[in-house]
Amino acid sequence: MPNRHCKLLGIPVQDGAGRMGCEMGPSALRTAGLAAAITELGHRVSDLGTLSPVPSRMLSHPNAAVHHLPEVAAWTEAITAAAYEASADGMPIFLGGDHSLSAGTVAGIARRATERNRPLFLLWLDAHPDFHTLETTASGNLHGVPVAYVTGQRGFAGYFPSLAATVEPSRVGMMGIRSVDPAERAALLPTGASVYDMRMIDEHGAAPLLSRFLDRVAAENGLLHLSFDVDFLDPAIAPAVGTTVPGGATFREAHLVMEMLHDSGLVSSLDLVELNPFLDERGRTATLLVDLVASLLGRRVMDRLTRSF
Ligand code: 6HN
Ligand code: MN
Ligand code: MN
Ligand code: MN
Repeated sequence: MPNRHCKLLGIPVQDGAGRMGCEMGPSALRTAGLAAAITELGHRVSDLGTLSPVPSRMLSHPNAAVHHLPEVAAWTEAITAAAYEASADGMPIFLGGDHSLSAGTVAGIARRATERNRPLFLLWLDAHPDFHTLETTASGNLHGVPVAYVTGQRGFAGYFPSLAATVEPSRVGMMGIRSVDPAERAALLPTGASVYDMRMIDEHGAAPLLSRFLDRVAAENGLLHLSFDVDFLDPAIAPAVGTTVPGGATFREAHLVMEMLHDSGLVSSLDLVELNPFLDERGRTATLLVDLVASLLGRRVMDRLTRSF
């Protein structure tokens, strides 16, 4: 992969999660040395700063569980514009913030991809498919809806901003999935999305599953947006997330995915989401995320050896 121009944008939204703390995510990622880890690999980094919350208008939904809808809708509109802007050149890296921010980042990137006549693929590394609609969410936590929104599922009109471009569900790949609500399962099954759940990773390993997906991205000359939810990882190595689910990706599985993505050269934009520094242990989750980004951008064990056999 040639040297990249990475553009960091902090998006401290936490209204989409069930508990507070994700607003500290961008600070924790910066504190853990994200910019230095990237420049050490020979890439260029620009820090675009951190988005501010935007005023919201009154908005309520018949599903009474839904909370913070005005705030998340306003964030989504602002994030969409910022992501579109940031994707004009270079590789945007969006520092969350809870996963509701991906409603905006993916919407903005999808608009950019459409203007370039490139199909946009979405790789969703997560314990959850985040495929609820405003009607089906039982928790009302809007970090559970972004994939349904960006793929153009019904029920968002009049609440979330209208989309300039949607992502084709068949161009969505999910890995690490191990917590799916019944309504999400029913909605997701007919879409043709590639769902590589933890059972499949157990049986086949991550590598062949990811290869298959990346082959399709390459065959269609696609752009690839990677959305990395901390809870993709096993809670034993990544405790700083509000929605831990046992049985997640191991340290090596996660690094292997990032290394393979690096080798493919296909990732054009990245979300790092759901980091809740309030739940971390001496910064270990933030540090792990920085190391995973380094793997995505070309760090290898071999490069650290002073000599080989
Ligand atoms: N995330 N499906 C659950 C819900 O509350 O709707 C969990 C959502 C988790 C969202 O991981 O970004
Ligand atoms: Mn998620
Ligand atoms: Mn999740
Ligand atoms: Mn976790």
